[in-house]
Amino acid sequence: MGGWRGRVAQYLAEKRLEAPLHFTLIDPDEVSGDLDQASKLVEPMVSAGTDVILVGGSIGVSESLLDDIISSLKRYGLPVVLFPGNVNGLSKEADAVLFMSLLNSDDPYYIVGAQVQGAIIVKRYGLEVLPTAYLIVGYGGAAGYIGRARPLPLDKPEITTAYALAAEMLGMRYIYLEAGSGAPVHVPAEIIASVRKALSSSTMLIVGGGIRSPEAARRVVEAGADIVVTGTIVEEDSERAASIVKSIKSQDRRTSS
Ligand code: 1GP
Repeated sequence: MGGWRGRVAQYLAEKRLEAPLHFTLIDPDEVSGDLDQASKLVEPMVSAGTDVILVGGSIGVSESLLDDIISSLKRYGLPVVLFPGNVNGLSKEADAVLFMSLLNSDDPYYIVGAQVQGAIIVKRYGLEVLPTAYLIVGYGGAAGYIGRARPLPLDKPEITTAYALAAEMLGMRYIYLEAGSGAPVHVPAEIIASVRKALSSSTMLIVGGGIRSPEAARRVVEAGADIVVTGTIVEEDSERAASIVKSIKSQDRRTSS
């Protein structure tokens, strides 16, 4: 649990020097607002060495529900970071927010409209902002459907890479490649590697969606992910989810420049 001293961006950068990172995703809708259930899911992940508790989802999220869940999860001593699907995904209880733009949405609302609505709330709450490009690849799941994404093609790494590069040039410090929660396949290694190669080493590459085994997590990290997000497996099989964290943490420290 060590290392958390109040600035999430710095915490992430420092921890990344030690090993790739793991984020545990809690979807408030999936736990139906049940605080005990949320704790039951998080506890084994904290013991296994997860780095951040990420809270959010595409549907069924309200601010009061988030406030309750986040307040209760803060006792684990890890940063709690918001993963908002919309303006209702903000909470003053969180430590930071992935302030995301769904760049491959066909609807300007998900690219900048929701952000215009949310910015003033984020400022009022004093939330630390982690400027993030959210790119939906392949299947897309609920996030892709709700966000009106035109999913990036699995067999054309150069298109996702061009989006990631544009995001970095626009000043975004985190690039989140999302296959969609419960995706049948995770983001392909070829896409991750191509994106990683194009980005500067200080830009954090987050990969999530469909990662359900230590082997899959290893592939994703070997391809160049800095941060692996898992949600569904945390809900379905805590032992397996913990083994994913251990597999990520056993990877070599970053060697790229
Ligand atoms: C979804 O990337 C996350 O937004 C996690 O996906 O539920 O498939 O682990 P899973």
